[in-house]
Amino acid sequence: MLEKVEGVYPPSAALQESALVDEARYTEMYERSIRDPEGFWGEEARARLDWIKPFTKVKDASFQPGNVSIEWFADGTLNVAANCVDRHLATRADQTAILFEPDDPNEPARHITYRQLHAEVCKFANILEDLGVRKGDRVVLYLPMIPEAAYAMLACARIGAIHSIVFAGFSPDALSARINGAGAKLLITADYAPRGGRQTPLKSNADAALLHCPDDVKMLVVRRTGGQTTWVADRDFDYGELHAEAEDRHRPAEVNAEDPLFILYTSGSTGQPKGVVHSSAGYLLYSAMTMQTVFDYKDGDVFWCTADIGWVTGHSYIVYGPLANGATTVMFEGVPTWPDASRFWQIVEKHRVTQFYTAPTAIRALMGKGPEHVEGCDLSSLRILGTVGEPINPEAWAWYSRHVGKDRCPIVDTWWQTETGGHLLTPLPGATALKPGSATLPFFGVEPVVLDPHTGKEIAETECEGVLCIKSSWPGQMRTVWGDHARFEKTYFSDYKGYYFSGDGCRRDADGYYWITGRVDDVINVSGHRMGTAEVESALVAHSKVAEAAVVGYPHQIKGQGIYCYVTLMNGVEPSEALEKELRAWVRNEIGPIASPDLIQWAPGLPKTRSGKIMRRILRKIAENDYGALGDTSTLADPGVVDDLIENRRSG
Ligand code: 6R9
Repeated sequence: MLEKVEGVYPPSAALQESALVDEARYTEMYERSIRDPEGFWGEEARARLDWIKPFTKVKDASFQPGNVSIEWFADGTLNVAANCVDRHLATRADQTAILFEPDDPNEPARHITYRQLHAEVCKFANILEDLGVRKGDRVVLYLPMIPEAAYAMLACARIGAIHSIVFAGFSPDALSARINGAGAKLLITADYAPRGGRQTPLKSNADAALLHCPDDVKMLVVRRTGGQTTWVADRDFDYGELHAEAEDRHRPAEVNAEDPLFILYTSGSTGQPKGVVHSSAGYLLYSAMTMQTVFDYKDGDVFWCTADIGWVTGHSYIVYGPLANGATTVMFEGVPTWPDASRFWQIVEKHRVTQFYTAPTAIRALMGKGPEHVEGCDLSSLRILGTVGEPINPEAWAWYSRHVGKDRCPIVDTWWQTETGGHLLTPLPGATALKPGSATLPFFGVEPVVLDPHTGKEIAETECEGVLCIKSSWPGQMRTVWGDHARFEKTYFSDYKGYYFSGDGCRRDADGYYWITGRVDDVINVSGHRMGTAEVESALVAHSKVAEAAVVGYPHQIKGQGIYCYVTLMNGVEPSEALEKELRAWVRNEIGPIASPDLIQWAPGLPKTRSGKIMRRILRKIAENDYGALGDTSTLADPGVVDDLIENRRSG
């Protein structure tokens, strides 16, 4: 049982006893990892990964602006797919590697063993090579949550190609921008993506995207539903046909530790999403080690991370982390609320899931549907619960702990980012006393610091608040922004020199626990998805009736943050409900449904400084309904604008 002692939940005696890492071991290992990172990570990398050529150098990293360079195990070589698949064949060929649960609960689940996974990945690798994909080439994946997505990722890794996954909810425009950004040769998609009983026409979206890409980009199509599609001869290839002919053996390529494993586009505070580049060895080591220790994963467990592979959480904790550990990982195609709000719990019961990892937004949504959906299911298999994506509010924590964990399972609140590859701040279930809402303490090798946002200096006091930075490199850290190293340096290493800047604010309490307070830049967190307000703004101003737009986040019951848009229309255009609908549809179409505006306010003018800069701080306060705290408005060019905005504020 979880017991509350002086406001915290210490690990139960049973867990301290049985867990891979207890408190004494955490302290000892953490200290060693900071004192002797070379020794610590060198040992972990030898123990956890199979190398083709062993490394002799462990760490070579500089955070100095103008010279930012991050390398781990740089002279070693390995193959990531061989580490995730081949090496398990000797001991666990018949164990389930991927447990696929389809969208439709009446369609049977599929258990893919490591032996089958090996054959599938080899076939896929041969197909890729036949289509002309070579080491270092980029391949974009735009796929449903189906096993073929994992095969495709691992097949790329097997031949040393770099994958870039685009979330299947993104629009054709977002897709083409990412294909072109990465200079991809091949797009892998499916006919349709079934989700929540509906079907997204991926192939036709992909067709639309390729209109804006170079002619030589090919398309490989997995038939998920068998639904109708149009076909372009010599450009489109049918996966099923090629699969029938493909050899199920393939020799994995020898890949350098620092060769990129994947690119993943993510939102930043300005303009276009950036292509986060992850390495092969450092990333794999870090995702594998965090997966095992943070979730206390043991042989025989069934691990389920509910993320989509289109996000980093799916990369690290559905595919790479679990498979590197020889785990059984659940892959769920559907949504938590279809056919009804008990779907997650039905799946936990059906597959005897032992670790369950989801986002606070999903918990809040299910909480709203009432506990009866949970109560009917047998959740006794669960041992560890986890959350990721945003801070968890106390009500959601209490509900999750009581109704899902039956006050038996620790909840690991894991703070990390696309850029970090794996968890940076997180409890370890057998070692860390929990405080609801806190991501607690650093993982091994991670040196968090809190900086004063004004002076940029480290705050020495334990209890403090400021911006969260990391002082030294860890193996899972991103290496660069694809094609734009200068942007990498500027975004993460220039505001606070010598540190990695996370973009998050945080508080540190008297026990040294970290509490994330949210982004300090123009990134908002909508249902656990990162969204640059600048992206939504540029979509809005691309509409012919919009003169200007400013977008901010505001507190939203279920989504955490909602998207609040201030829109100034072109001269002579009248605001209307119809236009509001049109703009909403427009943004969905430009970016995808996740970027759909929640509230649109017609703004005759926006608050600006005399030099013409939009004062977002004020817009944020208005959207948050917090006028008392508007702060200094003396630099406004036209203070009257603010009164009008306050008067006509929208709420939802
Ligand atoms: C893994 C992932 C990263 C941003 C991050 C922060 C927020 C993530 C959190 C959390 C509080 C947690 N975030 N986990 N905030 N507590 N446990 O979500 O990556 O999509 O790149 O988002 O999400 O603001 O900076 P990504």
